[in-house]
Amino acid sequence: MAALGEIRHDWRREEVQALLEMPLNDLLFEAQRIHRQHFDPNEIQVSTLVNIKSGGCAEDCAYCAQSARYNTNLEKGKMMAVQEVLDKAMQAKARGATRLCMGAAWRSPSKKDFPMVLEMVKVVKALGMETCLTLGMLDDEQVRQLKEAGLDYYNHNLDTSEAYYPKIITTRTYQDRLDTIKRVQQAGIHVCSGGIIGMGEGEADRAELLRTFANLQPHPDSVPINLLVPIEGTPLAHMRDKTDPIELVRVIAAARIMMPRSYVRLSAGRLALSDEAQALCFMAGANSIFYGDKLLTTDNPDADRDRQLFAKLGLKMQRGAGGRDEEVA
Ligand code: SAM
Ligand code: DTB
Ligand code: SF4
Repeated sequence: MAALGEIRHDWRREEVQALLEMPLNDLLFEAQRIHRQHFDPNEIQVSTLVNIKSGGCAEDCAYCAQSARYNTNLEKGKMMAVQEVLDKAMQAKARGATRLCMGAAWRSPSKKDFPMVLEMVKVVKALGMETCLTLGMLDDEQVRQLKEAGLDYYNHNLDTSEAYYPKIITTRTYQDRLDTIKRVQQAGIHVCSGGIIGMGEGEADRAELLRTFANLQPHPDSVPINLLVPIEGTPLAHMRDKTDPIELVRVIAAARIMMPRSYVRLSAGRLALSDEAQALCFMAGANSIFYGDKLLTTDNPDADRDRQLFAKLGLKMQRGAGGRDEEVA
């Protein structure tokens, strides 16, 4: 294996599998060593999620509470008003979040709704927060307008390996997803792209997902690693407690080693993790989280709980770009 810590885009699956299978102490040591070359090891970036359009989605993603195809007891909501998004952004900012990530249960944004989304980006930016959107697939004109509105990040996940993907989603292809990621990258918007573990995939699928990201040029700026939150009514409802948290730690460490300069986000699923398991994820190189008591439709640890965890671990929340770090007491 080549020396770990180089910025590379030529990873082979066997190399990634070898990383995932390393003795845990060696893997954590390498991940932490590389992490320290690029980041303050005691600093965590925090973003707050807002679901600007909930439920009723036409896609069939097998994990998702918001697909109209499954009976998940989630009502289809109307699009949130710009003022409500602004209120949520102000609350999030007051609690210390530096980025607002706005999600919509769409395959792709419609002509009718898009101007409102642009307005949301502008008002949140005017507060001095970073903006992130996740709206499904985008075309060239949409990415151009988002860049013009000042969007900082676009989240579009690959979710799993190309081989396992058809078992999870049939209504759009892996290539569709890669095309949107490329458009976003070419427009000069930061890419946030990651996946989910715990959907029944094997180690080879995890290795392939990581390999696909690491072989993108440049690497995604942010890589969210979600632990499946099993949702009643979806085809993956039975996957509860099927994943050992140590496997999540291994995936995070491999992501850190393969994409040394990217933020690796410990994303959905934290309520199922002990403080100790989360601490191992941070040691493995995770350096961002979703902060606030809700993800999109499911619960997340509340902000007070996270501040206690940060205090216990001596972590500080990152302030906005160029700002001062805040010690969390
Ligand atoms: N509709 C848009 C899309 O699919 O791109 C944006 C929102 S979608 C909910 C964003 C991501 O959240 C998904 O790609 C998936 O990785 C993650 N996600 C959704 N439901 C999840 C669950 N139950 N457990 C873990 N991650 C989940
Ligand atoms: C990401 O990778 N995870 C977030 C965000 N990007 C949009 C979403 C997690 C959703 C968890 C399930 C829910 O709350 O419905
Ligand atoms: Fe729709 Fe996104 Fe959920 Fe898939 S993940 S069903 S595209 S909201």
